[in-house]
Amino acid sequence: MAQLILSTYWRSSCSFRVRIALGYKGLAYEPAMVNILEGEQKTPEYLAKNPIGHVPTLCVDGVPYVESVAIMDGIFGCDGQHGVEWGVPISDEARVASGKR
Ligand SMILES: N[C@@H](CCC(=O)N[C@@H](CS)C(=O)NCC(=O)O)C(=O)O
Repeated sequence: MAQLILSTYWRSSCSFRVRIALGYKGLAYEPAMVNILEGEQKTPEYLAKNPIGHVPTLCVDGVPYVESVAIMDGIFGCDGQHGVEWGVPISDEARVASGKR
């Protein structure tokens, strides 16, 4: 099973929809709280994961994915019963939307 770490903030609607999608698919994840009111989304450490400086970011086995809609595309494209095989099912459209090649 892939390790999923979601950089999130409780008042972020973009993060919330990704949390809903993860819950819908029954995927366990570790939340990594980013306090956007304190500017934690603009630290060099966070910008290395998400150069836009926004939440959410979903790291799948250490690989960061950004943009909530693209992340949800990846979540709904994966097999929730047998674990995330993220690299395979993520669609070309999601890769483009999230800046992945
Ligand atoms: N298009 C992005 C928008 C992300 C976004 O705007 N996130 C907000 C919270 S909902 C944020 O991180 N704001 C912090 C900032 O603007 O510095 C997505 O859907 O993921």
